[in-house]
Amino acid sequence: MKIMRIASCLALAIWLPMVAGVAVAAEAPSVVIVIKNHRFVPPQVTVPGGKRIELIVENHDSTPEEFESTDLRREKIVVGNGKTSVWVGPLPAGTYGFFGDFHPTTAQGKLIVK
Ligand SMILES: [Cu+2]
Repeated sequence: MKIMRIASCLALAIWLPMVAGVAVAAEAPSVVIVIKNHRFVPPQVTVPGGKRIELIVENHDSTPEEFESTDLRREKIVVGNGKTSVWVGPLPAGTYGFFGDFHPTTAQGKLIVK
């Protein structure tokens, strides 16, 4: 039974850092912003201030889009039917605009930090 004990000990050694990793990842709030018909859905997202935030931008259109924000100083291409992560913050409370640089007349959004 000594071998069994070593095996379960090893399993725990591998398992524990994995659980810790998940906990760390879960601490960073994330929000999904969908691009559909060259618009952001929802057009407004609210996130907490003073934290790193992961904006998960999912492009449900078949054409590429560029997630862009002058306020947030971010610019990132999202391929058609693809997704990307844009990390922002920690941010002070306020309203930060973003837009789709390839369809700026329709793709407009706001990040509200509270
Ligand atoms: Cu651009």
